[in-house]
Parts: sequence; structure tokens; C-alpha cells
Amino acid sequence: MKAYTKIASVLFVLLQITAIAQKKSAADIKESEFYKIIDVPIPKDIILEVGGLAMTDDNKLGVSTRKGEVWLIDNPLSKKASYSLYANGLHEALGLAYTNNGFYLSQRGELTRLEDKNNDGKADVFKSIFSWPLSGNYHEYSYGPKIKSNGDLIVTLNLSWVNGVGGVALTKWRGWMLQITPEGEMTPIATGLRSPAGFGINENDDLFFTENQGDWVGSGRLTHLESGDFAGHVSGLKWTDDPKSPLKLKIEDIEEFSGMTLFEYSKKVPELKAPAIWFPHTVLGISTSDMLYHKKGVNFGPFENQLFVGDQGHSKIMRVYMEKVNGVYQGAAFPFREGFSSGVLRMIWGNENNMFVGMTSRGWASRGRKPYGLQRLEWTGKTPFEIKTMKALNDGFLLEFTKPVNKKFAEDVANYDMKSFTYRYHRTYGSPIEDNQNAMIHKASVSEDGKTVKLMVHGMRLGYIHQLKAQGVKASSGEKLLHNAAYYTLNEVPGGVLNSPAMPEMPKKSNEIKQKKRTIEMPFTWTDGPDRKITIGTKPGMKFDIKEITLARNAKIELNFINSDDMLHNVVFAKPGAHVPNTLGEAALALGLDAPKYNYVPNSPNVLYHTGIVGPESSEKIFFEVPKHPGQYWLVCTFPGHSNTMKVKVIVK
Ligand SMILES: [Cu+2]
Repeated sequence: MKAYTKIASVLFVLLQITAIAQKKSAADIKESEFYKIIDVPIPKDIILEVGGLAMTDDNKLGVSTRKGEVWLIDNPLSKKASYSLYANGLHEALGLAYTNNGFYLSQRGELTRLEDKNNDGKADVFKSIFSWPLSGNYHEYSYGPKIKSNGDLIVTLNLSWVNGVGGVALTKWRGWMLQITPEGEMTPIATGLRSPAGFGINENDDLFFTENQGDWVGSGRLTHLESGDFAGHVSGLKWTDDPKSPLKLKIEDIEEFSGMTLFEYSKKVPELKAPAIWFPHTVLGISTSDMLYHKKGVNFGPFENQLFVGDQGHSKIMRVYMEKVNGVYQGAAFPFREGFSSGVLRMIWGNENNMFVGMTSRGWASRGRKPYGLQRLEWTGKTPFEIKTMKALNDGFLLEFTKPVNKKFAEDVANYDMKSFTYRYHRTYGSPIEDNQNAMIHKASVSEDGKTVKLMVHGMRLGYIHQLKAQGVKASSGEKLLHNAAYYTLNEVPGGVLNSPAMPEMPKKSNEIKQKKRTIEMPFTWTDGPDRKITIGTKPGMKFDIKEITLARNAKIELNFINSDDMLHNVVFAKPGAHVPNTLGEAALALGLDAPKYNYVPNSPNVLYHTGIVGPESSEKIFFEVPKHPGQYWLVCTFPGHSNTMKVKVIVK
């Protein structure tokens, strides 16, 4: 996960907390009526950078940490929750599971079983179940285990990261999901994984993992993995010549720039698995993490059998409804709950129907500004008015609501809006939104009981994400939808034949939009060239490599922005004002699906000049004239989530 690509700068973040009181968003306030976030107290001397969570059979909450400790929390629901150290000296424990054999956890280089034989509350057995080689590369995170119904243990291994190259598999089985018996027999299951911090198993023993945007990964996504599957990142294919590998596909079998989407390419390469769910980048999170099934019997509201997916950068949890159509998993992702105190990494069901949420920001400034945290989410007993499920039909979608709808509003097609779009499959980091097209809701009909609405849609497209906005739909009581957006990934339709008329061919608009405040060629009026050339780079932890710069008023500047980081960034020269950087960051987020088209730069009078969005290991030069009025201006990155740490004071004299 992205957070782990950054070196912890905990102290820096701590300083920030004192400076910035956490602001509650409007969504957070509305959501809290239905789902309450409650702190689990953490003693001051414990740095609980949560890596894994597991409930024991005597209702203690086990927490493993990046620092290599395992804590047992007694009475985790009470204000008097008490902590005891169960184990320490472990190597970065980013996953934890509990069985009647004790705890299992992943360390960087092995799957380990812990047991407390003499019952003194501390582990005395540290048994290595299976180990894998390490190169020493900082990015070799190991996650899990999750446990299959037969007791086998599943782990996932993050790719190494090499600057200038991207995700690589420096050692055996990096980029893979492995199945390991409690006796230590290992079977490789699937590859193509890049940063598989989140994965899970449903009640049918089906395996899924979540992925973050990155090289070969256009946006966050959830993929169903079966033996022999290839999920898209080529580097793990390095190990397919091992006799144990269930697939033979090679790195060179995949074109680096085919111009295709992953869905299209998967029709060409049978091993390649298209995701069941896409999470549009910055719209539904930026770094998907853990997944948790709403299992039967948990008293947590109307979403039984659905899936919750965490997001680290946005400190929130999304909700997913999945269905199997023609044997293929697909479905819809919805916003669910935001406002957690740090980056959401782990979720687990506790006793008494609480969801525990374990967090760490790792200096990768998550929206929740604390460096780490442990909270729980509690259903208040009130049912929100939500789109509960969204199912694909061959000519539209079937929506089920949590409460009966007002028929008049729900049958008015003007109260809906639909678009479809996709991402490109290529070795580059991320992908812009491709081929965004309007669809048309042709007819909306409400069921007798008012709980379902059938939408007939023109312009549905296989392999595309369908964004539904149901902004005008109200409950029969007049209540508005808590969240009116849904994102359905359409891989298949029932019966196999799509029966949705195509939209009339629109004149193809170029994806490139000319932005007046971005000048990438030296103006021809600068006959003597720039007065000054400056270079700005990036540092780990979402920072620029300078904190302050002084510029002469009216000077002609050539600014070279070199992004040596592994994320996307831009540079925006902004007007004075303490709140300007964060205001611009929020305005960029509000651009939604259009953000990439505008380089994540909002249309605001506070923006004076800017670069395009610059990928990892890339650069861009821009040319501008320093304003004539002296003052303290800004250079800020407006990519969502970055403006808080990525800013430079510009003193104009
Ligand atoms: Cu940035």
C-alpha cells in the first residue's frame, strides 16, 4: 500500500495535529446519525500503528503493529480498555489472525504462529510456518494471514519498489497470493498483485484482494482471484517458471502500452482477470485497504452480506454490493462512512456488533490527521435511506432502496444521471479517466412495495464503470438519500447479451483541455530567456524538497518540477492566504471524475499558474511571471490529500 512507500515521519505529523484541529465534513456529520465513530483509548506510551486486528475467543482484541508488537486489549468496548503486551521484537507485523492454535501473523519474511503455552499472557511459542526470501528493499511488505474454511492460511506479498523502474519482484513470490497449510506446505495461488494490503475470503471460500492505483493499475479495485489468475501487474510473472506456478504467462507476453483497457486485454489473455469492482480514484478513495464482510447475525444495519472496504488516504470506508453474473463477480461500490481519525488499514467485527477500525498514516498524510488510531464504528439503530443494492439487467439496472421511495420522484427520469467510463491498462502509474460518456435513463419504474426501481438505460457498455447519481430520489417520508452515488462495474449482463441501445455518436472531444494558466513553452516575448531557473523536487512523505523560496517581483521564471516520488503530483502557484492551499485541495477533490482532465487544478482565482499532473519519475517545466505585489504566496500540490503537507512558502519581494 502507498502508505508503506513512505518513511514514517511521525513527529512531523504529531506537530501537525496540534496545529490543525480536525475539521468535520458535512458528510461526516450526516453519517454520524446512523453510524457512530467511537475512540478506543490508547495509552500515551504505546505507538499503536495498527498492522493487524484479531478477536480472541475470550473477547480480547489482538493488535499487531508495524513496530513488531502484539497487544491484547481487554474490554476494548469500555473506556477502561486495558492493554497488555503479548509479543514484541517481531518484524513489521502487518496482519493478524486468531485460531484455536493461537495467533498467526505475517512478518516481513515469514508466516509465524504465536502461542502462550504457560498461560502468563505472553507468547512463548514463535513458530515459523513458512518463510520467503527478502532483498532488503523497503517496499517488501507482507500481509495476512486470512484463514480458509479448511484452516489453510492465505498471505499476500507486496512488490518491491525501485525508483525509475516501479514495482518489481526482487525476490521469490513477490507479487503473489500464497496458500499455506498449518504444517507449512505452500501453494502459489495467483499473481499480478502490486500492493495487496487488503484481501479476504467470502462464505463460499472465494478469495478477493484490493489494489491501489499505481504502475499497471489505473485506479483502486477489487479482484476475485482463483488459482492461476493474473491480476494485472506484470512483475510477479517473473516466478511463473517455477514448477509450482499455476500459470505459465511471462512478463514479455504483456504489451506495455497496448492502448486497451484491462477488460479488453483480458479478452485477449485468458489468465488476466478483470476487476469485480473499480473504485474511481479520488472519488471513492485513493488507497483501498482492508475488506470485511457483513456476515449474517451481525446487527449492523441493512447491509447484510455486503462488503466494507477501507481506504487509507481518505480515512474512510466504502460499501460494496457484489453479485455473480454468468459466473463472474461484479457489482456496485457506494460511499459509506468517512471521518476516521487516521488512515484506515484494518477492520474486524468485535463482540456486541461493533466494527473495530485499526489505523496508521505512516507519515503519508491521510485525511484523518492522526499518525495512528483505533476506533470502532457502531450502528445507532437508525436505518439510513440508501441505495441498498444495484443489480445489472441486460437493458438497465435494478435498484433496491433501504426504504420505500416516493413514487412520483423515483419515476421521473430527470432525477437520475448516468455516465460510463473506464481506465487504461498500461505500465504507467495510474490512468486518466478514459472515454467518459453520458448514458440515458430511458424509463424508471417503481415496484408495488416502493422498494425497488427498475431503470431502463441507453448507452450501457461492457467493461465500463457506470456512475449513477440518483440526486432527486426521495423516500416516501420525504427523506433524502444519505449518499446518492453508486459505481457499477459491468463485466457481464444476465443472459450474456447486452440489450441497451448505444448512445448517438458524439463528436470525439479531445481529452486534452487547454488550461490558460499552464505555460509549458517559453513565451516568445521572453527574448532574453527567463530571469531565473528554479528546480523543485519531491521528498518521501508527500513533501516538496524545499520549504520556502524568495522570488523577485515581476521576474520571469522557468520552473522545472521533477517528481522523483512514486505518486502523482502537481505544482500550483497560488495567491496569499493561510487557507488557500487546503481550499484549493478541497476544490480539486470536488472536481470528481473531471479532476484528471484538469490536472487536479480547480478553476479558482486563487490559482495563478500551474504545472500538469506529473507522474513518478517524470518532470514538467512551466514559465510564469512573478506577481508584482509583494507578499507570501504559495506553491502547493492540489492532488487530493496532498495540500496539507505539499506546500512551499513563496516570498515575493
Ligand atoms: Cu502531491
